[in-house]
Amino acid sequence: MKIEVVTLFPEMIAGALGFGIVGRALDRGLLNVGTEDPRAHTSDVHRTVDDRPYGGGPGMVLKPEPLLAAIRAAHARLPAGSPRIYLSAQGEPLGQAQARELAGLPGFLLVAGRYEGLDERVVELGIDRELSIGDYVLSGGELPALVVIDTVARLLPGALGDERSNVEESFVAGLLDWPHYTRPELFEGLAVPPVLLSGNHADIRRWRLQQAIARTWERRPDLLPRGTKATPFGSPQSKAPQATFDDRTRGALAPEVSRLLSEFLAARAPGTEDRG
Ligand code: 4FV
Repeated sequence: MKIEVVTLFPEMIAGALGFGIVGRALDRGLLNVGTEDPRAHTSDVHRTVDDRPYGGGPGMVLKPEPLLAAIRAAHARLPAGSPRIYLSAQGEPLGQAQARELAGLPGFLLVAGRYEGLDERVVELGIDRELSIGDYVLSGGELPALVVIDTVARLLPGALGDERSNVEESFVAGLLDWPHYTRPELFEGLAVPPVLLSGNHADIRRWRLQQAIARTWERRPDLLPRGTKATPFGSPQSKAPQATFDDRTRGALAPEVSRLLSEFLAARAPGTEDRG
């Protein structure tokens, strides 16, 4: 996998990559990350990359000439067909599905903005897709670019110590993660749930999925498939609602998750006072 990042702060990207799973993926040659600085595509003595916005208003805008030249220079170093992605708050939300999609590519280009962002004509001429890491405004696109590199790197075959981590990971099934415990068994008076000490892998798996389902229900019902969150607490049409799943969750876990989710919902259907 080859990634190029267009950024005014190449050292910010290089400096953050050499650690943990991403660092190991780089060392193992699973991933190669290059950078391109738009300042290298300026011709004036001040190496100017920004200018005042047409129409007035606060802040500065990145000049189109050095940005588009940098995008073209970096894109030329990538495998044919590599998408050019601009990190911006106006982009499509980055999720595990997008991360999986990018991890399946031979390469891609990330454009990190600064100031108020790119001249829109650079987006028209040099960008294929916009991605956002969240609904908040950052001072630059470098941290979002590093987020994309991190979430993609760990999906590359051979990047994780144990590939199961990727398969078993709850987000793969569209749920939040289950709680994790390690030694000691008793910590400041708090014990590890006995099922995790039982050695009964079927029970452990069931408990973990039940925990993931309950947490998702309580904290992120928006992640649950349509139709399952409509009747949490006894609205008229809620006979023990059947969970429906979109394709993504029809992975290895889906049958088990759908059965446990239906059990979870049935236990909350009207008349079952245990709102636990
Ligand atoms: C952002 C986000 C983001 C906007 C102006 C960079 C900043 C500055 N990128 N997800 N949220 N970008 O806030 O991706 O140029």
